[in-house]
Amino acid sequence: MRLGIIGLPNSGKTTLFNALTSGDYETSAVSSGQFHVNTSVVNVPDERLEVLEEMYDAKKKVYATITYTDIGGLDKGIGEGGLSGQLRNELSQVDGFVHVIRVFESNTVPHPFETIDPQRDLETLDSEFLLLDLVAVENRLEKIESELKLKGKRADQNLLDEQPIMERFKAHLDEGRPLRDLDVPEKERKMIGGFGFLTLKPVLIVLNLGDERKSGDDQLNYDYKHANHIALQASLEADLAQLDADDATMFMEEYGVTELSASRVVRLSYELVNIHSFLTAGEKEVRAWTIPVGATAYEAAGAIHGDIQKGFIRAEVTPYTDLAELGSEAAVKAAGKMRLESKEYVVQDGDVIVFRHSS
Ligand SMILES: Nc1nc2c(ncn2[C@@H]2O[C@H](COP(=O)(O)OP(=O)(O)O)[C@@H](O)[C@H]2O)c(=O)[nH]1
Ligand SMILES: [Mg+2]
Repeated sequence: MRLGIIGLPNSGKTTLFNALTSGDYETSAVSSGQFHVNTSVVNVPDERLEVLEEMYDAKKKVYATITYTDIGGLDKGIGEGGLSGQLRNELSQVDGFVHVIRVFESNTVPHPFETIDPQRDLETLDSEFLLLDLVAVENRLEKIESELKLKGKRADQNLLDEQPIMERFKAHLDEGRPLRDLDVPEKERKMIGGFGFLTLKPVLIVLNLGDERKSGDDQLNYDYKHANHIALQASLEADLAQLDADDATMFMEEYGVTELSASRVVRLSYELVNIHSFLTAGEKEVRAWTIPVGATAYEAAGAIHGDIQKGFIRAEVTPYTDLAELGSEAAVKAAGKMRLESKEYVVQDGDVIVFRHSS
């Protein structure tokens, strides 16, 4: 899963990217306006792995990961429908967005529209994306219609299936609403996946607060589905991300912080794109595996290895909470808390699974 960090120039995209990835990319008050991307893979914080590591005395701990891409060059033609094809292409390929909105005031960092106005900034980029989607939908509808005129009932079935979806999308976009607010069934999502509609992608809005937090700072009007928001101080978080683990713990204790905002962003991004983790545990390693919410045991087996899926016999499943409470696999078995599940079982977040398979 990959999320693209978007936002107006000087909103703090690269600063947030550094905070999330412990990166050290140059941030600058002067935007180059050049198209460029930085990409980095980040571990998804998961305390359960730490507990399991100790329980199994495991040699290795492997976290689920999520990838972030800092997408530079968004400033060109923003609000004028002027996004370059290359940029649009990059944007269409991510699974979701982290949209950075500037709240911080600064005399040294110019704002492209001069004043600080989070709601305006949010809507500027959002309507830009909306417009791009609308153009794509209208083009497609035109193509479908001309194909229908030409071939009538012999037209490609895919096009016939697509037509009502595109019409629904158009009506929705015409109302100025992002596609993410629609309920689009999985089957339809697959059919239109190739279009990479920008407003269909889930979004986590990050309000980049200034050095001090004022009440009302995190007030935004964006009441759509598949959207979430969080407020943080990106430059502070970026500084903290440069500390080694001991210093970071010390800082957090001193200030009574239980979780860094950057970690929360990573966790929220993970939830945002509708994925979750099942776990495997043994002496060799404890590990979190990423699967889509709703995936079956059979699909989960495939996430580990094709052979395990092919030879699937059954899954031995223990909810993490039971394992943590009872303290060991043996205790779980003795208490009858380990279940045998078949291929069709829908895996739950935190299931600790042993797959039995023929080889
Ligand atoms: N005062 C202040 N400056 C910030 C904050 N976040 C970012 N900046 C500065 O704003 C400028 C632009 O940040 P950058 O992350 O490069 O923005 P981008 O253009 O969205 O990638 C840099 O000079 C940052 O140091 C903040 O919370 N407070
Ligand atoms: Mg940048």
